[in-house]
Amino acid sequence: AIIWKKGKEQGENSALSSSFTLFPNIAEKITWTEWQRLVLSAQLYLGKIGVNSNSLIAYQGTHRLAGLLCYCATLAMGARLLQISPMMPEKQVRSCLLQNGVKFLITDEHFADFSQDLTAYMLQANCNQIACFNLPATFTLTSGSSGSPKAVVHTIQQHLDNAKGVCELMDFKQQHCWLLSLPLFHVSGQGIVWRWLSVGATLMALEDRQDFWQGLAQSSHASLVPTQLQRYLVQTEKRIKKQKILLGGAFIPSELITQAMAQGIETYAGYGLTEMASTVCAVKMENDNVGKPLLQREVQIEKNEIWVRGAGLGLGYWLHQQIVPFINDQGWFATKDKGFWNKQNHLVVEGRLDNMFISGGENIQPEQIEKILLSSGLIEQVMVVPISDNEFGFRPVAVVRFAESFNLQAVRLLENFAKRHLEKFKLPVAYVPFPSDIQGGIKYPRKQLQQEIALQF
Ligand code: 4YB
Repeated sequence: AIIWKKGKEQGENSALSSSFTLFPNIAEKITWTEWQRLVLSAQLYLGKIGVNSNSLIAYQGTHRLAGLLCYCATLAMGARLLQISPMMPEKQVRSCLLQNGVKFLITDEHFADFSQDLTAYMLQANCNQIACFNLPATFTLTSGSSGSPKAVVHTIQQHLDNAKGVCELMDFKQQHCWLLSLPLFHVSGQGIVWRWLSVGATLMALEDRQDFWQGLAQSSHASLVPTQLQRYLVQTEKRIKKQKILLGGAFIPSELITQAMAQGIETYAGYGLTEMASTVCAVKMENDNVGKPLLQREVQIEKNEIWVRGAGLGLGYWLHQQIVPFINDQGWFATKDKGFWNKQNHLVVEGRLDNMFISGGENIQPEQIEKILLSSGLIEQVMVVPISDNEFGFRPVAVVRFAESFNLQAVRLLENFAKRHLEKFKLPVAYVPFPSDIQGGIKYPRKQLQQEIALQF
């Protein structure tokens, strides 16, 4: 059921501080029986510390197995779980807990305690599985474009509905193995869990981040954001044949898909969002679109905006401790993403409508400039942000990461490329490196970057 790759030196290389070791006696291959025993034990443990089926609890940690166990146990109890990024600062965590009415914060340390005496819990392991598939179960924070993160509420059934279409498209079956390559506090990580559970396949979980590329090389399936795939392609690990990689979360450079294809990797370009419990559309080996809606999802374009509904659509946002539906009067979730259907009737995502800005009367969609700059092959990452300008209102600045170092010569090359491929009003007025103090994570925080860059001008 699970391949659990322990860190090499327990405690030393692990993502955790070395003051405690979690699950010291757990084998590398965790069978379903063993997993069930662990989930039951965790349920009992949570019960003992006061969690019940009415509880909304939070988990913040870095340990993949503890996180997964907490996820499965909470849901099996019929309780509800909100997961918090380990990078969220303490002060923000406190306000997030307060805002969402969360009483318990579970951390990895709880599992250090728990793992000391599994058998004691096992002896009482007769607690009933009361999870109902149609009750609020997961609370997934989504940052949206502005303000504090909102939690999106999903039932187990909605996650399972979403999983079905992806398993079908990527032929994910019991004999396959999906790497838990993205964190569970993000919907993309949860998507992996529901595909694993719904077909009874193998999940590969790694304790040590340093084993990532090796773990990936041994998995038949994985979900990656484009920058991860970019890094994977230069690794020298021996890979298993016919790997299938689901990409998403951001614009997928077409060169990346071509390069992966050349190395025998099957890519699936996906488009998904938290509100839909991950993937909505995906397509195999195409590099300029994200295909058609998967099983039981629907997509509609309304005045250039992508609207979605169907399998995976959540119950609503958790606001003031109530579920507030996010569908519009017509029953769709309006994504604020700009898109269109291409000639093959496949969806093309052009960027977020709320990222658009006006420069000298012309509309600028920063993602469109980013796409062109990326196609130069000169850079690893780019984000175009507006800076205010007396004459033009706003003008574009490109924040770039070169494969090598950021220097004048590299900037000149990129600038020349831009001049040949972009209309004049879209040409960045400056090229600056990414600030070192902003944490990337899965989504690079565009608004925060914009504020920081504004200070430089
Ligand atoms: C895009 C985009 C695209 C999203 N082009 N903008 O299981 C998966 O589907 C998966 C696999 C690998 C990596 C990520 C995933 C996801 O789930 C991604 C889901 C996600 O990013 N959710 S989010 O709520 O954090 O952000 C959603 C937004 O991300 C969308 O509204 C788009 O703006 C953007 N996005 N896929 C361009 N292919």
